Amino acid sequence: MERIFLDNNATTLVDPSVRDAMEPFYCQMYGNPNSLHSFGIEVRPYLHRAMELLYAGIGADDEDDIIINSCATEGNNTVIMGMYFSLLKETRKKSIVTTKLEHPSIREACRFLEKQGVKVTWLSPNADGLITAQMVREVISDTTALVSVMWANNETGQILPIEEIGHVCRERGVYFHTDAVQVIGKIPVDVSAFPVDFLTFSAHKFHGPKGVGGLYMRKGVSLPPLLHGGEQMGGHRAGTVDVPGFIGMARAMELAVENLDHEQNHVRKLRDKLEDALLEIKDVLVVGDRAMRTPNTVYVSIRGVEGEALIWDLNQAGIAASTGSACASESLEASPILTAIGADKDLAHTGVRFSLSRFTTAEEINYTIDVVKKAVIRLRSMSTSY
Ligand code: C6P
Repeated sequence: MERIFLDNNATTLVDPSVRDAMEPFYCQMYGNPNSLHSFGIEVRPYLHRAMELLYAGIGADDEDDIIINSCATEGNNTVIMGMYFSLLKETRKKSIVTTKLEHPSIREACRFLEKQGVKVTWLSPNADGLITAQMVREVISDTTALVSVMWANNETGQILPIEEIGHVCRERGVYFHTDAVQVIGKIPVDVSAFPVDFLTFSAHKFHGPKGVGGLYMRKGVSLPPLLHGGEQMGGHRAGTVDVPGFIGMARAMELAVENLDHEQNHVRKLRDKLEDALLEIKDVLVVGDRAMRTPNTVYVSIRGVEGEALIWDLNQAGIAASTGSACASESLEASPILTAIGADKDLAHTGVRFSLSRFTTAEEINYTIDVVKKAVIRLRSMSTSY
C-alpha cells in the first residue's frame, strides 16, 4: 500500500535535491571547517555560500547574524535563556511576554524561568484564536525585556500579526522574538521589512534534514551562548557545525523560496479542497479563517470522533495525520490550543491536524477525503456520546 504523508507540520520529506547537495560532505569533503589544512579549508567556501542562501531566504542584512544550531528547540531556548542571563537576572527588566499558543520549546523554557523568579505574562488568544498587537501593547511595561510570539501556530496554522507586534515592541524599546518554524516556505519571510530582533527556524520543517536549525539575530543585538566552548559561530554557539546539515538547510531554504508560489497556489488549493470536504460533514469545526492560515494546514474538530481514533483509522488506510504537535502526541490531554480558544471539553479532544506539502498530490487528497468520510460514519456509529 502506498502511504500518504499529511503530517508536514511535524516534519517533511527531505527534498532529493537537498540530499544530493549534502552527499559530498559525508565521505569526500568531510573536513572540520575550523581546521587549517586542506580538508578544512576546502569546505569553507561551501559554508559561505550556504550562509548567503540563508541570508537571502529570510531577507537578512549582511551585518545581522544567523547562528546555525541543532533545531528550533535550541534556537528558542537560546533566546529565552540568553535573555535571562543578559537582562532578566540582573537588571530591572524582569519580565517576558509570551502567549499560550507557543510550542513547548518556548512554553517550558518560560515556565523554567518563572521558577527562577521571572515574571511571565501569558497572553490568551481571542475567540478567533489570535493574539493582536493591541493585546501585546496593553501588557508591555517598563520591566518587560522580551516579547516572544510565534509567527504561525503549528497546530492550527493560524498566522499571527507579527509585523504589527514587532512595531509595538520597537516603539516600547523591547526585544522581539518570533518562532518562524511553521512559516518558512509557506509565506514570505523578510526580516528587513519589520522590526524583529530574533527569529528561529528548523530545516526539517521545509524539506531539509533533521537536527539542524537557525537563529537569526539582528545586528547590534547579542545574547550569551547556550553552549559554551569553542569559538564556532563567532562565539555565539560552540561545537563543530553539522556541515552536511548546514549545506542541506541552505539548499532547502533556496527551494522553499523558489516554491513559494506553488505553495500559495497548488498546495493551498489542495488544502482548501480537503477543508471543503471536511466542512460537508455535520458538526465539524475548522479552526481559523483559511485566508489567515498557512496554506498547507487545516485543523479540524469532528464532534463525536476522538482525535486519536480518527488518526488510527487513517493510519490503517496508510494516511499519516496527527492530533496536534508530534511532541505532545502521547499526551491524552485536551488540545491546549482548542482549550485556549474556548472549545468545550468534548470538542477539545477531537482535534486532528492535516498538514500538506509541495509533494502532496490531488490523488492523495481525494483518497483522504474518502477515507475520512467513511471513518467518521464508522466512529460516530460506535460513539456513546454522539
Ligand atoms: N513542531 C509539530 O508536530 P524542532 O524539532 O526543535 O526543530 O522544532 C520545534 C518546534 C518549534 N516551534 C514550532 C512552532 C514547532 O512547530 C516546532 C516543532 C512539531 O508541531 C513537532 S513537536
